[in-house]
Order: sequence, then C-alpha cells, then structure tokens
Amino acid sequence: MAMTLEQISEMLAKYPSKVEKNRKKHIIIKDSSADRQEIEANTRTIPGIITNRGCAYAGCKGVVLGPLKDMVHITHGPIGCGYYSWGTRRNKARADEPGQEFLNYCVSTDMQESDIVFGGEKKLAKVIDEVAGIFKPKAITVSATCPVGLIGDDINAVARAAEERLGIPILAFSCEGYKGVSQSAGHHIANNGLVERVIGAGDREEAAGKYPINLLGEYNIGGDSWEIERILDEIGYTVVSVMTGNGSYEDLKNAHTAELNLVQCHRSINYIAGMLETKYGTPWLKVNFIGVAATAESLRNMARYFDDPALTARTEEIIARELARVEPQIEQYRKLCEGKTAFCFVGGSRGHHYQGLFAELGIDTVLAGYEFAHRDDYEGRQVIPEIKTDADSKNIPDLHVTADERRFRLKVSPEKLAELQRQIPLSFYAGMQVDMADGTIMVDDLNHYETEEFIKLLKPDIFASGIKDKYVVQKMGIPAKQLHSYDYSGPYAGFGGAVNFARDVSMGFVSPTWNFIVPPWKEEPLLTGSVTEE
Ligand code: CFN
Ligand code: HCA
Repeated sequence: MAMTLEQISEMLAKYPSKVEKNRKKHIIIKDSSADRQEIEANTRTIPGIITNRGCAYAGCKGVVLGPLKDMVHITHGPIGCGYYSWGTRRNKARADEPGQEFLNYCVSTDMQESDIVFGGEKKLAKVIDEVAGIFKPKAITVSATCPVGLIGDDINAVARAAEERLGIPILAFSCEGYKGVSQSAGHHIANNGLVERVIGAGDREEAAGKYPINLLGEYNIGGDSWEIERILDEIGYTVVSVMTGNGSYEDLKNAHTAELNLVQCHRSINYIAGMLETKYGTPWLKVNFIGVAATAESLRNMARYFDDPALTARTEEIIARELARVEPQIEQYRKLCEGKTAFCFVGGSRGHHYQGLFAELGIDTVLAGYEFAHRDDYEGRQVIPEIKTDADSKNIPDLHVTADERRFRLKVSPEKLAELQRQIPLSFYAGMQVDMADGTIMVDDLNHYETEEFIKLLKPDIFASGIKDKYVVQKMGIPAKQLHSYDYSGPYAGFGGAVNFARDVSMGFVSPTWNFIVPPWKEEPLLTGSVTEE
C-alpha cells in the first residue's frame, strides 16, 4: 500500500508546529518525475524526540576504534559510556599474536563525582600506567566522553606524558559525546587520528604480495570481513589491512603500501580514503559486499582497476563458482520471502546496502532511511566518467578518471580507453534516493513516534533496524531483524553471507510466534470515559 503526502501531513500534524515544520524536511516520497527532491540530513535532532542516534564518542571509540584488537581502548568517563560502546557494538576478532587481543575487556576510568569536581587527569594517568603494566599492548587509545570536555581535563597532555613515560604510542581522541549532531562527528575524529598517528608509521615500503588493497569501512560484524577476505584471498588479492574489523595497529601502520583502497561503509571512513589519496596518491573505489549481485559487481570493478587478464579470469571463475553454489540455496528461501515488504532503517550505509539483498529475496523495501548519514549518502551522484590520459606519465600511461568530484588512476593500455568509458557503471555512484522505487519513502533520523505511525499505515512484513526499536516493533506482531548486530547471527556479507541472511529472514517469516501477537491497532479500547472526582 503506497502512502500519500496527506497521510504524512496528518501524522506530522500531531507535533507542535515548529517540530512539524522541521520533520517535514526529513521525509520524502520518491518521485523520479520531480526536478529535484532534497532531504534534510545531518542536522540536530529536536530535543525531546526519541531518536535512534548515538553520540560522537560512540562513533569514534565504539565504531571506528573499538574493533582494533591489539590496542587497549580506555574510556575516560562515567562507566555507562564505556559499557555501552563495549557491549552494544559487535566487535569480533581473532588474535594475530598470543596475548594481543583485548576486545573482551571494557576499560574505563569510571569517573565519579569527586573526579568531576577535582578533575580526572591523575586518575586517567594511573589507569594508563595500569593498562600498560597488565596488558603490555602495542598501543593505547584514550577517548573522551562529555564530562571530560565540560570540566576541561586535558587528555592530550596526559597521553603525551604517558607516552614518554611508557614508550608506547598513546593516542588521545577528543570525541566528547556532545560534539556534532550524531556518531558521524566521532567517525571523523577517529579517522583524523588514525591517519595522523598510525597509517604510515610502519617501515614497509611495499606490500608483501600482488594486488595489495585495504578494505575500509568493513567492521567484521558477525564475521563479515572474514567472508569477504575468503573470496579476496582466493582471487589473489593481498589484503594489507581491514579498517577496522578484526583490525590491528600492526596492519594499519603499513596500510599506506596498498595500491587501492576499497570503501565498503561510505559514511564512517570516507575521510580516511580521501586523506590517503591526498597523502599517498592511493585511489579509492566504493564497493558493496552486501548481496550477491553487488558482491559480483564490486569484484568486477576491482579487477577492472588492476586490469590484468589473469586477475579478471580468476575473478570470473570464482564468481561463477560461488553463484552456482549460493543461488540454488537462495532460491529456496526466496519462495518464503517473495512478495513481502520491508522497512530498512540503519545508521549509515546499511540502510542502502541491504536493499539489494532484500530485492534478491523478492522483498520490496517500502521505507528506508539513515540515523546520521549526510545528504550525499541519500543523493549519491551519477556522473559520466571523463577519462583523460596523463601526458607526463612514463611506462604504462596513467589514466585519470574523473567522477564523483575525484580522480582515480587506472593502469590500462590506451586502447582500453573507449571500452572503459562504456564499462564504468554509473550505478556505482548511486545513493539511496537514486536506487529506491517511485512511491517509496525515505525518512532521515526516524523516531519512535514516526516508527509506530508508519508501521500502522504501511504494515511492513519485516522491520530491519536496531536494538532500540526491535522489541517495540515485535510487540506489534512484526518480525524485526537487527542490521547492526545481525541478532548475533551472520556473517551476512559476501556470497556465503547472503545465504545466511536469506535463512534468517525466512525464519522470521515462518515462525508461528506472530500468530500469538495482536497488534495494538486491532485492539481498540471498547470503553471510553472520563474520571470525575466525587
Ligand atoms: S558497522 Fe557501520 S556501516 S560504520 Fe556505521 S555507517 Fe554504525 S555501528 Mo550500527 S551498524 Fe550502522 Fe553503518 Fe558504516 Fe554499524 S549502518 S549504525 S556508525 N554502522
Ligand atoms: C552505536 C552502535 C550501534 C548500535 C546498534 C543498535 C551498533 O550506534 O553506538 O542501536 O542496535 O551497530 O552497535 O550502531
């Protein structure tokens, strides 16, 4: 059932007028005949609204730094912040060296009232010393929470002094939760710190194998990066580093030796891709390993970049083998999913990426959105790549492809120019707005009131989001699939992951549980009345 503008206006009319005006700008019904449809994003949530967003500290420490396994991550702040970022994000890792995997530990200065009054710097210095003494890590991070900025503790000075005292890198991140409007500011702070202090600190000049790549914005939720790496290894790529799933300080130090940066999460780590392009000239390529077709397309684009017939042949061989293996399995599950509808609301990239996988199961996404993504994540860009030869280059000509306001170099023969011009897929630069069907809805920073109202009107068969609304939605009789933690299942990325996802979603549909739940709108109150005092 499609939704009309009138229905949305009615829903928003329940808000105070200022809020109504604001929220209106965050919702659009896709209409490809319109000249331009703009959605407001990356602006402050109105106080009082129950948003699903997190804070800058969650984005910095929880998301980007959290998965780095051979560093101990210290939260300078009250215990709740450290515990939330440790317990909610599903950071999975295996040690590369015995005793050098610390993700099971939640380390915090556990700030108390007296620290707020008298300052917490001494306590932080003591915790750093203790951590170095007990765990002997390669490096330590210190992340600031809101009160640290409010009382003015100088975590940078404490970290610098500790670094001199202990002789290991101690990286301070001033990612106080209140900075910016969401996690997004924290991603940027973490990206800056890793480029300044870690990437390039290694002494390797060259990567140890052929086709060296970094996988940026892949966080190994549910083992995703292990499934992606399985295929990349088989094709013959050298994965120099993964940022930051199952990632390590050790690998990141030498990440500058990669020849190509793949960008899986387009939101949290595009800053590193951009900075490495400026600093080392390393080109980057947006990829999407969610869904069978997107995985195959990403692998083909990578092969196109390296332009080696052997690599291309191997890529096609692996794609053919994997398709033959997974497609019949997915087909079985498709029978249970075909014709259903989904809501897909996640923090950043996943709100877009998972729609392709839903479509492969025959599920239409009727409403989607991001908690904190920016306008470019919604809009994407469709640009016809302009290809120029570089007159100054020696040996193999370096071709500069200009697309999406950036350049990347392709080592290809001049004869391939025209062919490339045809081949570089435009859809590759598309965002959510470009890909969604007419009549579907996009909502930025969806809140709990709107969640309930949209569900009542559109009655989706599955709601894909996170822990903060999962149970409210399930109590409405609708299966909810967590696309942050995968409900502790996974992997969902790559070819094997698509089969797991199909299985889990099908399980949600066929479970008899839903027959026992009566959604609130079917239980209108039978009696109405008012209370009067005697
Ligand atoms: S793993 Fe990523 S894919 S990093 Fe980002 S924008 Fe979060 S933690 Mo939750 S699941 Fe989510 Fe994305 Fe990139 Fe995860 S959609 S909200 S900050 N995200
Ligand atoms: C975060 C982390 C989170 C939360 C997940 C959820 C994650 O935003 O701080 O709300 O279900 O993926 O762990 O996005």
